[in-house]
Parts: sequence; structure tokens; C-alpha cells
Amino acid sequence: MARLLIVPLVAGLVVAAAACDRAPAGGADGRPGAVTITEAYAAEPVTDESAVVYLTIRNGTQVTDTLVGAATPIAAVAGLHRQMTMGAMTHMESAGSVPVPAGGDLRLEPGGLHLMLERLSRRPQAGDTIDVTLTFRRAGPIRVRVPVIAYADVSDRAHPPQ
Ligand SMILES: [Cu+2]
Repeated sequence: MARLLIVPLVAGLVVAAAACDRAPAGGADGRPGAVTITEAYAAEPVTDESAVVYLTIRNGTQVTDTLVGAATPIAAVAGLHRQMTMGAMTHMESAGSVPVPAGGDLRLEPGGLHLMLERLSRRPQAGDTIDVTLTFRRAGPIRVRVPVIAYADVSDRAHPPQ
């Protein structure tokens, strides 16, 4: 009898996993055969020091590409960071260059990789758009217009409704 009870539970898990796999593709407009950027946003910074940009990079090509750099007119320094959590301690460090797998995604999202804009020339406000250029080893520079959203809305963006 126990074995029979397991079956619907496992089937339910499989359906849930499939729904998760589909969710990112549904929200993206990546063209096949190109590197495209989707789901870009920045949280309105609370100081003039720095701002954080999240986005998804889709590599629609047959070869791995590498994100090698970033720039924006509003910050003296722009680079890829990785947030690390060890116990109660959270810190971040430069992530350098990061590969984007062929046919796959690289996600910059809260708690992991992010684009750090430092030494801002002006503080972006919710409703603004930040011009960011991402440079890839193969695809070259790709310009992204990043909407700035209120800090309180970030958690909603991190977990978009299904
Ligand atoms: Cu950072």
C-alpha cells in the first residue's frame, strides 16, 4: 500500500519541476543565434556609493561566450560581483569574467551574481533608466537599458508570479 501512495506525490513533483523550467523561457524574448539580455532591473540605491543591476543573459549561439566587462555613464566603476553567504555573514567579491554556456542562461539575481556600479555620478531614482554596456568576448558590446525600481519591489522581481 505504501508504494501506491508514493506515486501521486512523485508525479506532483515532476509537474512542479517542469513548470519551473518553463518559467524563465516564457518571460524572455531571446532571439536564437544571438546573445540577448532580458529581465534587467536595478534597485533604487540608498546611497550615492553604488547601485546593483540584475539581469539574465541568454546565449542562443552554439558556442560558450564570456562576459568580460561592463560600463555605464553613471558610474566610474562597473563590474561583476558574486555574493557569498557563510553562516550569518554575507560578503561579495569581484567575479571577474564569467562564462555563458552555449544555448544556456547566466542569471544575475539577488543572492548570487550581480553587476555592481560604484562611485556613481548621480543617484538613479525609481522610474529612471540606466544605460549599461555589457562586453562579451565573442558577441562584443551589448547595450542594455536597465529600469530602476523601488527597493521594496525587488523581492517581487526576484520571484515573478508564475
Ligand atoms: Cu557587489
